[in-house]
Amino acid sequence: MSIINQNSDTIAAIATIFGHSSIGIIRISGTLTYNITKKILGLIPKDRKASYLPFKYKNDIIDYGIAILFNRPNSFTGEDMLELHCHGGPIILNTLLNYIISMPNIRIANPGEFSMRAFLNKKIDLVQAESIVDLINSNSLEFSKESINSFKGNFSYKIKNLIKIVDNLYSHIEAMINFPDDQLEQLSNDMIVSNLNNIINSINKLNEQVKNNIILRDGIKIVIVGEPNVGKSSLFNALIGCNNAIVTSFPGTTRDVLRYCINLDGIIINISDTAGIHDTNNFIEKIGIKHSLKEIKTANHVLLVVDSTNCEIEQLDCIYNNFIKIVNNIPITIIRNKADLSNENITINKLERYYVVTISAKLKSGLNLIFDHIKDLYIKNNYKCNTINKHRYFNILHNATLHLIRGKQHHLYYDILLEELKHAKHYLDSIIGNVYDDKLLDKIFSKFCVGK
Ligand SMILES: Nc1nc2c(ncn2[C@@H]2O[C@H](COP(=O)(O)OP(=O)(O)OP(=O)(O)O)[C@@H](O)[C@H]2O)c(=O)[nH]1
Ligand SMILES: [Mg+2]
Repeated sequence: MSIINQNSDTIAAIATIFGHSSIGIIRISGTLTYNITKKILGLIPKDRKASYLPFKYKNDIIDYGIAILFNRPNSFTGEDMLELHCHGGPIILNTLLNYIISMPNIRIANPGEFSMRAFLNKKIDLVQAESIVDLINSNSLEFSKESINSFKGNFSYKIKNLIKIVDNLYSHIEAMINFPDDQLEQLSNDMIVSNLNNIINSINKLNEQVKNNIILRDGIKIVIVGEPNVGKSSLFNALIGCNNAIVTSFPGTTRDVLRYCINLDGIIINISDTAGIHDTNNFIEKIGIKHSLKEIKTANHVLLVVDSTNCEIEQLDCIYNNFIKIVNNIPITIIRNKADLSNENITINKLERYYVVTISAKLKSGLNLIFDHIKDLYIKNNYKCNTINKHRYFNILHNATLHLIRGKQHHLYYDILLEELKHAKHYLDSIIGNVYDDKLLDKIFSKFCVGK
């Protein structure tokens, strides 16, 4: 049964980690909170005041601790809530919890159920709820700061603003259709298109921020690809700073995907070395190439290595064109390796559609150019962006944009335009949870810990 259908129950859970510790907290939320409070404390403490009291288990005192009662609606969940701060022994906590749930119509909370009630009671929106999980799971101070910003509502504010703008445009066009004779300001076709463009640009900017924050949380995945023997594994070893990959002069040395993680100015960079991609009848190499292609699919960036001793500059466009299809438009930087043999300068050049970095993996020359290039592309300026990182948001914002673009294409047909605006608004609404379905809530809140 969906957790949403059990909303009238009073719930209780241990909110602190299991084990022996100095303090352990039990949380209770729901209409029967007062009954539980009276049973455990023998009185109703003042609202939102910490009271040091004996905690009763049947007729015994099981502990002395701090109790805080939060009267609805001024609580995290919006319901009556009680927090019992006990000594952190599992026996004390479990005995009290079992005692509480032995009372009628009270049960153990599901994971995330307190937060879900906070959402359903409109204390927080969906973005804020999700930022709680991020905050708890954060592995870096930067990401914690982003999560707390989001919890404060920064990202939600931007979405709400966009919803308002889409809504206003919708109402205006609708009024123009329904009340053509009114004194209403008539939006020209150009004005409609310009409005739509502004909204699309704002969404694109927001999506850039979301993308950057995904990087802040998950890091950047860089996959090294190229033909056999061009020096992919040598580059991999040079970038990670140790000889993890086997390097030989035999083409087809690497078959498995090798992965290593480095830290570049606080951002995690996941680097993969792959088998050389070429036409081969060798059964094992073929499997390796299949793995290479699979690895590319999840990359943020591809380093396409070529051997500068046998690849003319004029050939690069053709090589790029072939590979960009294979990597499905993931950004490519071409690495011209073995500059020590071709006697080329260690440089980085920007061509029309891609960068070319000339290096020697063997001499470890030019590695700083690659690192700076990655930093320029993914880290600088974008590092702090006051939003939260969610693939969910990314996909929804993308879908909203598709509808707005379609609206723009059909802006002369108001009925189609209105329909597209309605879809776009629906997507934006679903980010903050103005619209939702049980499945989505189950999916989001089941990731929470019990007691949160
Ligand atoms: N002189 C010179 N030799 C290099 C350089 N980079 C790699 N090599 C040599 O080129 C050969 C192939 O290098 P690898 O790093 O194994 O090449 P790979 O692309 O991983 O090859 P496969 O795994 O077979 O696809 C080795 O003999 C390396 O020592 C370089 O910058 N300069
Ligand atoms: Mg190799």
